[in-house]
Amino acid sequence: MRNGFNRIMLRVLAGAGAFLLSGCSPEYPLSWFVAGGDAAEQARQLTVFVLVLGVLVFVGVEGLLFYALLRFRRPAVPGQLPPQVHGHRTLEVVWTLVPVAIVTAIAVPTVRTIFSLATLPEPNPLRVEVIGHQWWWEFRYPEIVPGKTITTANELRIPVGRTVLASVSSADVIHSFWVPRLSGTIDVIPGRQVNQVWFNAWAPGEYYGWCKEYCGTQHAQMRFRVVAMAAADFDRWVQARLSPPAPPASGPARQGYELFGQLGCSACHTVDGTPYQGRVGPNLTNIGERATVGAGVLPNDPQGQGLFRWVKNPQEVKPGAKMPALGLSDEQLKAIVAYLLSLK
Ligand code: HEC
Ligand SMILES: [Cu+2]
Repeated sequence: MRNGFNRIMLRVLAGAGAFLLSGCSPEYPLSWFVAGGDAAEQARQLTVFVLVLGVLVFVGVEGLLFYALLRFRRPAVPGQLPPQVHGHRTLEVVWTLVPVAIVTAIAVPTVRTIFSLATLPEPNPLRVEVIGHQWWWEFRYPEIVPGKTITTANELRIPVGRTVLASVSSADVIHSFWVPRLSGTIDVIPGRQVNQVWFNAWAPGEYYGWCKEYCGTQHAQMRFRVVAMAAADFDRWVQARLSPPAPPASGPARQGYELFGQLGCSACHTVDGTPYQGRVGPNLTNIGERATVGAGVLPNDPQGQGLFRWVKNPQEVKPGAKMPALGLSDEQLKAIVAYLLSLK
């Protein structure tokens, strides 16, 4: 009976342990333990240092506690108190100085890291404007080419190795910008303030970001990706964005292009190089090359199933999203999706 119970408990514990350990994979894309750039590395070093120190203090304090519990659990002479240490000068000095030393050990590297993260490591960074919206991200490059702003959404492309200086602001409520593997978090505050944060990426790849301040129903689906590219690839991408292709001339994509205006998508969305200049929703000029639809809520597969589901009824995919279901027929949807997929 008792043995059976123990065996069950053992299995439950083993299962729970395996489950917890599965969270420790170094591949986990949102883990700050695996820094991908200088800013994240500074934060990682500081955090690991404080973590290790915390563990040492914990072990030391608990060790003393258990030592005292065992050593003094019974008085030598029954009924007699153990030696009293009230006013013991050496002890008082030691237990004042040890915490002072610990706090100093934490404060010095912390202050150093704070100042270091507040200093731009490169005089001429790539400036980007980050605008938080309920529940998606807008990214603008105001000065790659003077007088021409490149705008995109939910996917921030950056060149590897270059320092990026993000100026963050909000179109509505408070959000927070965080790419755990690249940057610290920075509050995105509407109305009164533009906050700034810098980061870089050591290697090409996709780095996941998330809104980190509760901002309404779909806060959990306010995701984005930072796509770090080799400098030459980034330049090519910029050039492509500066000269968007002409609207499709024929076929379903052409139909979709026309429907985009007739159905009113253009009231909210911009497609560069067309008369469609709505500013309510994400810029769709390169929606065909984005990895996701709806700020990370669906994959943007090459067959267009994600786009189909989204445009058919965004409210089913992301309830509360600020895009209405427009009641399109399947025919219309197919044309629209063909057009959207052509935008890259
Ligand atoms: C009332 C404004 C409005 C209208 C009209 C509208 N949209 Fe949207 N759209 C939005 C908003 C806001 C979002 C962002 C929603 C979110 O992710 O929370 C969005 C998101 C999208 C996305 C996903 C973009 C991305 O980066 O993932 C696509 C694609 C899209 N809309 C296509 C369309 C099409 C096609 C139409 C016309 C049939 C349309 N929209 C009509 C406001 C609108
Ligand atoms: Cu949020």
